[in-house]
Amino acid sequence: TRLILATRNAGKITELRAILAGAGLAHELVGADAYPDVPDVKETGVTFAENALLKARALARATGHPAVADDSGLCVDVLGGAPGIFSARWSGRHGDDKANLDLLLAQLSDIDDPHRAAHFTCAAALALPDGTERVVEGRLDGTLRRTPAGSGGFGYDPILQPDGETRTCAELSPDEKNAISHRGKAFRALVPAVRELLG
Ligand code: ITT
Repeated sequence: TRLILATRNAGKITELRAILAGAGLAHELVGADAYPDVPDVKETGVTFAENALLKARALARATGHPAVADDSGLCVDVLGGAPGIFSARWSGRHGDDKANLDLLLAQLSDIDDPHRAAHFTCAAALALPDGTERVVEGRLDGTLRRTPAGSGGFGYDPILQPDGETRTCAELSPDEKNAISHRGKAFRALVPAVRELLG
């Protein structure tokens, strides 16, 4: 069966292919870029789960194939959970990882916060053309570095050091990151539903 990956974020697609293959899924995985005529859905939800469902539902309806979507972000304790669902456009430039990361570091440099605690959250949603839906979440707790380190991954990976690690997410190998990440946890938790509903 074809399974649509309802995202245009290249970093997510790379990780999702590895995570889902590692979980033994043998479906044909096709990114949203294969459907250029399907417009991007407006992410009007107020939670990661709502936005993940909006994205999965839109692609499943438009393509007639089951779709999974990822809505994710970095939640900083001292900022009350921001950037959160606005992580991809924190600087005002959607998908500009460097601008988003630089702005966040500048904001944090003005705040006295010895803990610098933060976590990544990922909501993984599955939607079928018949309206059946599932959504699960995963998170990765850590602390924020003052200076970025590493060149792997994407987004805020160079500043998030997972608890129990001495390296940032961007210094982990792809397999190491996927084993502990919010995305790895959420999508591995979604796989039983994919199997149950798609076979
Ligand atoms: P799609 O909606 O097409 O999936 P997007 O990038 O707009 O792509 P989101 O709204 O879910 O997706 O935003 C996710 C942002 O959160 C992403 O751009 C990063 O800035 C951040 N993020 C999520 N997961 C991350 C990870 O594993 N490592 C670093 N940053 C991450």
